[in-house]
Amino acid sequence: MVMACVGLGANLGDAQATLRAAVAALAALPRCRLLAASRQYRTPAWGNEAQPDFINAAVALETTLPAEELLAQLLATEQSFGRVRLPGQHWGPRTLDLDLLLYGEQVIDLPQLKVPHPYLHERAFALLPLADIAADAVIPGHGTVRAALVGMKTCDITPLGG
Ligand code: PH2
Ligand code: MG
Ligand code: MG
Repeated sequence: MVMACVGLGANLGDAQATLRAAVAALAALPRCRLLAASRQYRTPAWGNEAQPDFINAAVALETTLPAEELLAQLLATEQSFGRVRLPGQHWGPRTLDLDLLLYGEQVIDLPQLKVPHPYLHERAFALLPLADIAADAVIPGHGTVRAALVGMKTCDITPLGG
């Protein structure tokens, strides 16, 4: 049994409704139990800034799925929410993005799966929701979620009601 943390993001369509439905879909995944869900946050787009603000959130799941099977479930869930991956659109807009941020304290370095998520420790839009539900979780190589947030700019990130 492992605690896995998943980051949710969306900036196309009704992103808040999508994230609510996506949390329900994650709670219903096989061999997974929803431990906690964060608030939703409105966050300015990071990387490619010429796109709408994102809504971001995070969940903690208790799971017996191996990490690669959990990843396959996340990708299938993205697709069921209409995610289209366009070639060359690395950081482009999306209906739903589900990122495996943490899988216990394991380090996984496969071509298709890097855990912890390689940018987690430097992205406030991922850390702030995660801190709602797992502030003391360890990001292997980077200390706790709480510590990673120290000194990080978060003033442009707005928590949303509900
Ligand atoms: N995801 C990205 C790129 N940029 N910016 C914000 N604010 N939120 C995201 O979830 C996000 C992003 C790639 O996955
Ligand atoms: Mg992402
Ligand atoms: Mg992703």
